[in-house]
Amino acid sequence: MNDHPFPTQLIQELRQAGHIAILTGAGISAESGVPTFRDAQTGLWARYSPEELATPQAFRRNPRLVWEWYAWRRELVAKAEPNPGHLALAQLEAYFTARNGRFTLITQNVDGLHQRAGSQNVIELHGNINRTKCFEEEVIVEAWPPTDDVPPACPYCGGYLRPDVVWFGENLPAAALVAASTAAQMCDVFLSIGTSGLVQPAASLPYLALRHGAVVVEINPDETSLTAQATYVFNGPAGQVLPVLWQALTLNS
Ligand code: BV8
Repeated sequence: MNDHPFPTQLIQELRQAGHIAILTGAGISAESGVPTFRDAQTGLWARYSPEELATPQAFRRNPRLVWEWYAWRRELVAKAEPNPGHLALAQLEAYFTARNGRFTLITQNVDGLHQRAGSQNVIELHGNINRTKCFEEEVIVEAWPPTDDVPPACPYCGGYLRPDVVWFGENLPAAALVAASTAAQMCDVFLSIGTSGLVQPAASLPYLALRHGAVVVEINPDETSLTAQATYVFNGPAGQVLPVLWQALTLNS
């Protein structure tokens, strides 16, 4: 009798996998206190939806509002800590790479918590809120003179600075999308964790994995459009399910 909830077959498939791919969404950071996109916006931001603020049009219309929204989120993320779900994924990466397996972590999140948890090979499909770039030239800007201007000006061209994240209507970084799509096609097991699967093209990755014969595992307290097609579904919070999966995988191995 297993003292964990995972089917023996899944544990075997994970142990025998040559390539594991993982897609995470905002749900894996929920237990770190970072609100998901489905959560209602709080306080000052309650009257806006992320889709309204996370666009180039919103920035052109009101650069101060959008910059301040990201400044508020940056502060919130800086105070957040990686949770046991993030830490378990970093342990899983070390476990598989130590056995010469391939482990690809693809995230839709922009909070950088996977890296802070120790994950080494992270594909950021939607950028990173802690990086800043020039709105005009798209170059990353690491420092700029102190200023009261909001948003601050690019020290090179004088245009506005903006967060280095992918807004709705903007293309994803080509290299990241190619790497993520390749991993989805090549992997033996694909885990979709903490994502509602509503935002494209990220949401297509689990189906790409299914079409290429991968075992697909969904970890989410709620049902999503993937649930009916996933090979295994675990309806629970990532911060609880992943540490138990890690223990089950490494038990007697
Ligand atoms: C693109 C960065 C080509 C910014 C994000 C019209 C015009 C233009 C484009 C479109 C259009 N119509 C559709 C599109 C495509 C559009 C899109 O998909 N729109 C949706 C709304 C329909 N996509 C794009 O625009 C993409 N680019 O297509 O380029 C193009 C170019 C021009 C014109 C056409 C096409 C760019 C998309 C990237 C947007 N940027 N983030 C920022 O963060 O501010 S997306 C952002 O939202 C996140 O990064 C994330 O990807 C997404 C939220 O999704 P989730 O991560 O899944 O989070 P969510 O809150 O939804 O769900 C959380 C889940 O966790 C829930 O299921 C919950 O149950 C679960 N959960 C909760 N607690 C836990 C948990 N799970 C586990 N454990 C827990 N404890």
